[in-house]
Amino acid sequence: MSYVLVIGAGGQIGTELVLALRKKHGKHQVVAADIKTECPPLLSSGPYVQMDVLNRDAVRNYIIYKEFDEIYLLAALLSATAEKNPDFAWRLNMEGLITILNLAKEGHVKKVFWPSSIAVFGPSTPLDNTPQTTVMEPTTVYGISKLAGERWCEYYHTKFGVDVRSIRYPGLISYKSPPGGGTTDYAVDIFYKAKAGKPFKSFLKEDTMLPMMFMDDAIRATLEIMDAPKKAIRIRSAYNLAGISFTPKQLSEAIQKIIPSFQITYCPDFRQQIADTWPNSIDDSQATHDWNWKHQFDIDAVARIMLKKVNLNNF
Ligand code: AKB
Repeated sequence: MSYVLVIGAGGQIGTELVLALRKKHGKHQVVAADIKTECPPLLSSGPYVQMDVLNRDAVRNYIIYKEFDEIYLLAALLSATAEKNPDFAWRLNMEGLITILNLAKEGHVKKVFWPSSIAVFGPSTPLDNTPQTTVMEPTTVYGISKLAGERWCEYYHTKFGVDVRSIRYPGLISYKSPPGGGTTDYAVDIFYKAKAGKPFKSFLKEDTMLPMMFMDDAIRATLEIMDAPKKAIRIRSAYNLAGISFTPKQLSEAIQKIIPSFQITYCPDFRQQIADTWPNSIDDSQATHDWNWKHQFDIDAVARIMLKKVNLNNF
């Protein structure tokens, strides 16, 4: 049983990760931390602490005092929001990581998880079945920060033996907690409109294919990579991770199998330029080889579950 801290616990991944970790380790073993002063209702089952990851001294004092076994650092600005506030995005996405890696180097935490993203790839990357190791020239602030973060993770592992593990998440589809500020958010928003019986205006073109994943798969991947034996983790930057790939049109067709009257229109905005630089699909054979990764949910299962579970009061 581990003592665990999740920073950025109020976000899309954090909320579900805290719930899964509390199920695994016990609710008092998993501390949720977020910038929000009030504990988000879904996290009220266990300990909560208000934390600004940019307040380095406060973060250091708290972690040194508590001596966690595992820290999951999820606080970040996503791709679309980061483009609007590049300086802050760079600071938030980088400084917190360095603070936590230094604490791990000093022996105050045993294992660190930090999320990377498909945003590390860019227009010069092969778009189909993107390999684990390939050209990476991201054009967004978010992508640049994720690529730099991957290099820092590998550096701290190689130089100081820090046990840090990471995944390049694709776009994540979830119903418990909404995404905020990403380019792949349309694939969640669409379900709220469909369930409300309203048409959906997609901010991406109908044929923009992106790698996506149902949140249950993403949480399982996170738990599995953290549970894998140290020597099995041969990549200390971040692992490619694949689920499903689809376009807005294909997702609307999956919804129409359940709600035949559902309508979609396309009105691309600045997020189209971001999406155009990201892969269509991902080769995750290295994750399969090293820690037995395999996704479970296909597009029809995702559509079925999302239409059943999204709560229109959250929109
Ligand atoms: C985003 O769209 O910014 C994120 C991501 C792919 O990392 N969902």
